[in-house]
Amino acid sequence: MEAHSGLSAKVVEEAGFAGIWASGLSMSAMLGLRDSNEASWTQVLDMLEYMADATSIPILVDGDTGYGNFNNVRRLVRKLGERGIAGVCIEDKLFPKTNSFLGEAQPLADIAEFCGRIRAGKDAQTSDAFCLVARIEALISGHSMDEALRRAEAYHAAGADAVLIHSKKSTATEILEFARLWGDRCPVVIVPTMYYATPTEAFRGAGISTVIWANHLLRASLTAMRDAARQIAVDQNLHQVEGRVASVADIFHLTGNEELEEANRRYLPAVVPARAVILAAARGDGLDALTADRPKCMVDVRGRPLLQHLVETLAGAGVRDATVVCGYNKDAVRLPGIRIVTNDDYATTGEAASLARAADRLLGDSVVVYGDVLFRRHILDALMAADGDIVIAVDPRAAARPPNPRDLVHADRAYSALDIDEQPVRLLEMGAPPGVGGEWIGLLRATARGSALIRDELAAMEADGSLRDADIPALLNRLLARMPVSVLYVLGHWLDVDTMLDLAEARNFP
Ligand code: SPV
Ligand code: MG
Repeated sequence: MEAHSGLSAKVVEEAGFAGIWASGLSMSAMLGLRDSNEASWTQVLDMLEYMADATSIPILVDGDTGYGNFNNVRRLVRKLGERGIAGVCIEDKLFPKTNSFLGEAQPLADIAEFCGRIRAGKDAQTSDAFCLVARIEALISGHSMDEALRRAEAYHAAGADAVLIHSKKSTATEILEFARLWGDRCPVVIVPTMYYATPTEAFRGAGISTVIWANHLLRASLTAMRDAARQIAVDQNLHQVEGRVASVADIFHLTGNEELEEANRRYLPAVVPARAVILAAARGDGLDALTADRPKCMVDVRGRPLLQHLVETLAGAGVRDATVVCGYNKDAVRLPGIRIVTNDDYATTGEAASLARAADRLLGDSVVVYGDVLFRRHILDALMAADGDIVIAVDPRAAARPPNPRDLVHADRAYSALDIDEQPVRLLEMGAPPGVGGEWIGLLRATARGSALIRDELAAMEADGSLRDADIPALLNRLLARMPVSVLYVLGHWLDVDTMLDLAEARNFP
């Protein structure tokens, strides 16, 4: 069956044919060219390479007249061999060729000269399995059956593996006659484009080796393309056409996208999307009236729970996998798209114990955040981009209300608006008296390595009994002994909802 591109070659294989005819007419037409050697032979070679790469069945190439004399044929055959092409058919006419169905009495090649092309082609083949088919144009050019047989005999003797006897008659009479007279001296190939009405059984009965359906995928696609183009041009929309054309999914499948997905998994480094752990187990003091039936993270802020604002900010920065550690009134924590783990000992344990409940979520890039913090997305964007295996967001300004002492940060460098130093600011100690540094806003980010160290440290704290009472600043102080922790200074645009006053501010938070 004819093919003229990688895609059409796939269609031929998919339909179950044993081989592909790389038609000169179709490949030329595919390029918008005439079947008159207007495409160079290397341009044809490029098309063949796509077809061979796309399929696993043998391809017999229409080599026209061989693109010149014996020298061109042997170079062609070598190059076809390099591309895994199974065989070539050359016809006994002159370069540049003309399609057999155009005009009458096209001149034929000299028999001896054409035999030289055949011998050179066979001598140049790089695989024993390569087939050279000699195409006899005698009948089409108005010569006798005797001339056709004389040529077949000479081409066979020159080493052709098969002969293609071509005819443009509307019946198969002369083809069947040739097959009868030729017998089984070598395989006979035919192209019943003009005598299409003859049943294939007649060819089988005559011992024909191979039938080439020479141009029918090109013609089928031309009809289908015209149909779709005209319909869309008239309708100015796709309603009629959609459903009548192959789906995009079909193209993805035919071009092997599943294999690429599989290869991506095999060869690309596994990227674990950043995950967040939100610590929201404690009731917290200061908002008693609002937290009788729900934890602080579910208190309403402008029509939505505080937690929802937080989850949406995380998602906006690409952190879509959020795990919330709940404890107090855990059943009140309902939000689509979040994962919930519980710390049922929330009343007698601290934040580190809550974080430990979600330790298995600390893989790849992680964000750890208190469930009562609101911040603008740019803070998280900057935190995600900052250098360091663990980075904490710190506000250097004096807060309007006294900060919780445990959140005070002592850093190795003060915030400076003029700081263009590439060196990250380092955390020296959490909970230290005010000095150089600021207030931790309750948000940190860890890389895969940082996450692994946090998991290790939580396990060590569990083992030595310190996990139960520890808060996150205490965990950070322990981590400092093993690795540097970086500080990212942020100026405002965050809020920690501890009191009714904070809540009022949160309701005004942009
Ligand atoms: C082709 O398909 O290009 C052929 C067959 O050579 S035919 O067009 O019948 O000559
Ligand atoms: Mg051709």
